[in-house]
Amino acid sequence: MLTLYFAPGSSSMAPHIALHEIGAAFEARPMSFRHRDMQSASYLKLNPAGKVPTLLIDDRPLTEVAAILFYLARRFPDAELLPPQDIETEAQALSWMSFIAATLHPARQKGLDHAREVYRIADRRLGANWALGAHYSIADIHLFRLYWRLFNSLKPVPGTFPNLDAHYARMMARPAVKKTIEIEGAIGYELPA
Ligand SMILES: N[C@@H](CCC(=O)N[C@@H](CS)C(=O)NCC(=O)O)C(=O)O
Repeated sequence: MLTLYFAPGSSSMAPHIALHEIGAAFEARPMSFRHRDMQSASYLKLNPAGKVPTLLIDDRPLTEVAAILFYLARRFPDAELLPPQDIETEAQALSWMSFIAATLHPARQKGLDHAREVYRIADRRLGANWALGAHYSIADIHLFRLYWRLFNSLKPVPGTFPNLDAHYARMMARPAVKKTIEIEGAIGYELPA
């Protein structure tokens, strides 16, 4: 049994999309920033960092977006969210997800100039294709959630990040992304400013 603890629009959007891509059965547990749900004693036992997402695998918590995406991709190989048994491409996915978690995610806290600089790096690295080239993967899902947030909050001038804009448009056309946004939007966004 899988249970996803998520807060609409936050980092947890990435595993939420992946679960819809896979079509796996899971229980969805919405969490509220406003009600400080992530600070409750019961949740801190699952995720001592007090952050979403957490994926419960039966009763075992798995935290961190990159780890959850990797687990889902490998547990449900038919969804092909990672190329099968290709160590180098798998390492490239980890490279992207490390960059996304360590560099893109905290970028806005370091100021707008810094955010622009690191998103320019992501734009150049991405190029015109998916993150791993021809193969759509968990790295695209992770990247999309970060750019979705920037796109809808800072609203960069069109053309500033042409490859990320094109990637965003391709992602927004995917049924799993539409479904996730529909569900999360209906619950309501409480993202910190
Ligand atoms: N490194 C973590 C970051 C998760 C994270 O920062 N989550 C934020 C939402 S985007 C959160 O839950 N914050 C809790 C709070 O602000 O109370 C991951 O990749 O899963």
